[in-house]
This record gives sequence, structure tokens and C-alpha cells, in this order.
Amino acid sequence: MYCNSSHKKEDSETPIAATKPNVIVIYLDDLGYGDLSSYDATELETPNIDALANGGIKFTNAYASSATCTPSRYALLTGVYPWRNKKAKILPGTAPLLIDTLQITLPKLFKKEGYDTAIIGKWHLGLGTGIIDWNEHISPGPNEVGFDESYILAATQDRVPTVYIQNGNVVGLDKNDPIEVDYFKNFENEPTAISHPEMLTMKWHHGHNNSIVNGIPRIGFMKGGDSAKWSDVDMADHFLEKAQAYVKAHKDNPFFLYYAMQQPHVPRTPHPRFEGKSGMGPRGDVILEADWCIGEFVKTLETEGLLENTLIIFSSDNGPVLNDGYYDDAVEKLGNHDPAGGLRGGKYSIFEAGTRVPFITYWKGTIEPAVSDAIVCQMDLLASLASLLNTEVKNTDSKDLLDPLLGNSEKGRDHLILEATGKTALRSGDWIYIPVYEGRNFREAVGIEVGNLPDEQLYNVVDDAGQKENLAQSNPEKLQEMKQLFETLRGKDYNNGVKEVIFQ
Ligand code: NG6
Ligand code: CA
Repeated sequence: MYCNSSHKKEDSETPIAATKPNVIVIYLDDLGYGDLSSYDATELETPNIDALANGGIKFTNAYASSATCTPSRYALLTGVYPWRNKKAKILPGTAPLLIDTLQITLPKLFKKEGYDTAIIGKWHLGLGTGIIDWNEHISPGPNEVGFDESYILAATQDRVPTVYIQNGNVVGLDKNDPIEVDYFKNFENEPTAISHPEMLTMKWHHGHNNSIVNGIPRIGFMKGGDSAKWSDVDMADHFLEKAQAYVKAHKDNPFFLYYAMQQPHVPRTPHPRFEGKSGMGPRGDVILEADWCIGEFVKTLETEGLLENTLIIFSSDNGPVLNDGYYDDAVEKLGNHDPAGGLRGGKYSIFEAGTRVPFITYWKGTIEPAVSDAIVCQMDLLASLASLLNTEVKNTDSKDLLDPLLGNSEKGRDHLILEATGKTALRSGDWIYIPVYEGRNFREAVGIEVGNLPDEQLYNVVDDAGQKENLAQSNPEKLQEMKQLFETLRGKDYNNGVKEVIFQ
């Protein structure tokens, strides 16, 4: 078992690599609470992620900070609640950098302690300061908020520009074929999903009808940059190779790696090796692909002799969605699989499936296998990992939960504010309180209940994980207590600026 005091001892005789563990955050995109066999999925086998869950701590009450990507990633890296920053919403590919370059971040924390730091994978936190010239060095971005090295996709796999960016430079760009990007209007004579449907290999269902890249219609318009365009089916292998190369190159110095995988977000483009493997269509196939990548990645850590000196944290940025804008059989071939694992709602939802996600900590030889019901949030990694490094961070919402994360305690947070497309709710102890929100509850396009109901909602999610029984009427004392705490933590103007979300 991990000895609570030993990691805090500084021994000047011991080389830095022996005292400072590497830390790797493996972050999936839109993976649901019920999408892994270690989290009780019966229709999908995810043996490699299961090995982490079963050999480490599997958290059952862990939350992303938001039910969408950008706000969750913002909180993960800054330790600040996303609803404190009004701009922390799903960003277009042209959005400016969301994180203040003066703000403390996870990678900055590690850098200060002498670590090498890198992000490989999805960024989606904005780049530049307003107008980006994709043909020049793009800054500020990940490298300006603490990452020594970055190899990213700017926004999402379904958004332009569909190119990789390494340390601020588009990879493989031919300066004679410059890239232009616009989210409002198309470039003259450039084909779109509307003008050239015959060019499509994947059909759009809602949104996703702008520029076509690799036969896939995207969000946003892009021109040029042909030699730099990524291959969708090779993306998983590509990021894996980068992540493997990174750990090999940095094994002699402690490192912090944020490996932000793109699966199972749309467009789901499994490598042909995984096509048809799940029987569930591309969504299932890319989950198997992600699981394979993680297996290969962990093998590399093992071969390089790093596993016993590396804390691996696995999670997902928000809950699951089946139809997120393309016809890709996710609904039709679902069978008996329940991506939400019995929770209500999904991505975009203030109900549990929006934010409650798989969360695993694994550290060979240090963390003993366990299942933990402690309430933890990804936003807490900042303070917790600061504690691991024997330092601290101030003025954030992040809580030091190192003890539960390492299995030294079952005590997590007392309470947490959850967020979903501008709406917020309170989890406190076994209870969830959701205030009244206007607007439609069921979103046909994505087939998800987002949580807008005309009455206040109160659930005991320990007794009723599926949030089937609203106890607001039958338990007025608890309702009052929760409401008061919610308004104290969140402020009375919590309903300001919460608008009907347009799914684009
Ligand atoms: C939505 C997109 C969805 C997805 C999401 C971001 C439409 C109609 N829907 O606006 O497909 O890209 O944004 O997902 O365009 S996230 O996981 O990065 O938050
Ligand atoms: Ca996401």
C-alpha cells in the first residue's frame, strides 16, 4: 500500500526520477459510464482499460466538470469551475485560447517541479488571440499554458481545420497551398455536403454539412492545406505512436503527459483493423480501438520499465451520445448495450449520465486494487497532484483528494457543482438538486433528456442512480437544504444566461 508520508520526503541522494513519479492522464472523448466491461458493460469487452480498473482504483462516483468537452477540459487543466468562465462553452475551431496564460494549470504545476510536460491529442480550448493565420506559428496555445510539447488536433474531429498542430505549427503544410478557415461562410467554389452530397462517404444527420474532408462532412469551412490533412482512420495509431515516442524519449526525467484520445466522439472512424469488430457499428468499434491503443501504450510503459514509477489516471470528458450528428449506426446497432450504464440522460445533460464518467487511478506497486465510492471530480486533479508533488495551489476550486485517489481514504468531496451547457446542479452527499430550467427537456436530434423540467428536482442517487423518482415534493427539508447550499455555492444568479442550446 502507498505510504502516505513517503512521497513527501525529499532525499537529496535519490535521483529526481526515483522520487517524482511520472503522471499520465488518459482522457477519452464522450465515453459513457457504462461503456467499459469493468463498469459492467456486457456487450463490449475492454480488457486493457479493465486491467487498469481492476489493478487500480475504480471510482463509481467520479465526475467530469461538465457534460461537454471544452468546459470539462478547462476545469481539468485549471482547477476552476467552468461556469465561472462564461466563454467555457463548446468552441469552434477558430476560437481564441480560453485559458489565461497567467493562470495556474496542471502542466505548469509539473513544470515548476522540474517535469517535462506534453499534450498529445485533442485540445479544444482555443488557439491564438482572435484571428488565426494557420500558415504561420499559432500562439498562444498549449505551449503557452505549460506544455513543453504539444501535438494536437485543434478542436474536435468533426471540426475544421482537420490538421495536426505540433508546437504551434501545422504539420505537413505546403506553404503553396495555404489553409483558410471560416465558421460563417464558405470559400468560393469549395464543395460542401450540401452542394456535393455525392462526395460523401459518411452522411450527416444534423449540423456537419460544411466542408468535406476524406468524404466526411465537417463543422466549418476550410480551404487548402491538402498535404496537411489528417487521415481519420489512422488518427488513433498516430496519437498512439506519438505518445509511445514521447515516453521513450522522456523516460529519464519525470514527465506529465496528457494523452487526450479522440474516441468515441464523432465522426467515428475506426481503423479497418477494428471495423465490424464490436458488432455495434463504428461507435463500438472505436471503443475497442481505444482500448487496444491503451493496451499498447501501457505495454510501452512496461517495456521501458516505467510502470512502477507512473501514476495513470483514466477518464472521459463527458457522457455518451449515440447520434451526435452523423448516420453511423450507433443507434441502429446498439443492441443491449447501455452506454450510460443505467444513469439518466447523456452528453449535454444535467442528469447523471452527462457528467458521471469512468475514472480510474492506476499505479503499479503503489495503489492497491479497490473500488471507491468517494465523490471525486476531474477538477480536483490540480490540487491533488500538487499534493503528490508536496506543493499546493491557491485560489482554485480544486480540492486535494490525493488520499482517495491513491486509495488511502474513502472520503472524497462533500459536494460538487455539475454543469451542462450552462445549466448547473448540486451533488451533495447522496443527493442531487436540479433547479427549474426552461426549454425543451428531450432533444430529438441527439435522443437525450438534458434536464430542463418545470419543477425542482431532488434525487437520492445512491438509492436511485437512474434518477427515476423526484423526491422534491416528498422531502421538502432536504430540498430546502440542497437549494440553500446550491445558491450559496453557485450564487443566486445561476439562471442568468442559461439559454436554449442550439446543437451546432
Ligand atoms: C456539437 C456538435 C457535436 C459535437 C459537439 C462537441 C452539431 C450539430 N453538434 O455542437 O457533433 O461536435 O458539438 O462535442 O454540430 S464535445 O464533446 O467536443 O463537447
Ligand atoms: Ca466530449
